[in-house]
Amino acid sequence: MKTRKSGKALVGILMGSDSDWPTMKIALDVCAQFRITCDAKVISAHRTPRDLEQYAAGAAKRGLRVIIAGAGGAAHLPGVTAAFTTLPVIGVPIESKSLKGLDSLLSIVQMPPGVPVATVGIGASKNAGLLAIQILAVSDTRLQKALTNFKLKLAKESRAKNKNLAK
Ligand code: RP5
Repeated sequence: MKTRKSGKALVGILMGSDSDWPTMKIALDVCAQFRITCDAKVISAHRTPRDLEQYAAGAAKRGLRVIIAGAGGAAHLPGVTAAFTTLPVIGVPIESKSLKGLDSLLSIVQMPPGVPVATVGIGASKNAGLLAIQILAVSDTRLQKALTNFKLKLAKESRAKNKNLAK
């Protein structure tokens, strides 16, 4: 699993299996775009639960500020991660083969009161990366400026779509 080594990791990216990596790499790429280092790991809530406890319980001490966790099917990884840390956890429902990710979405989003997970759309790890950056930007003026520029570019691209409409 690739991990960006430049600088201390502020964002932890967890996934239940290496089959989730093509989706989760998009979150890592978004963070890299904002020059934020991530630490990416495969840890499974079901296959390696003790590793998950160790990872999540020590995450804040290791310097992580946000955790993005993606899982598919009976997707308990984000929720169990949130149970072991006070860091904000963003859940990414991975698109599953049998139920197209609806199973993952419902598993992740229906957290009990007291243990929130900020759930993005099915496969929407780009938004997970952006939300992580927005959380970090609350106390980082460089990131606030970078996000403002990102939104200006987004608006420019959106307005430019008008020229694609048939007259
Ligand atoms: C989940 O089961 C993983 O997050 C993955 O989305 C799914 C399938 O895992 P593999 O069979 O590819 O290891 O735990």
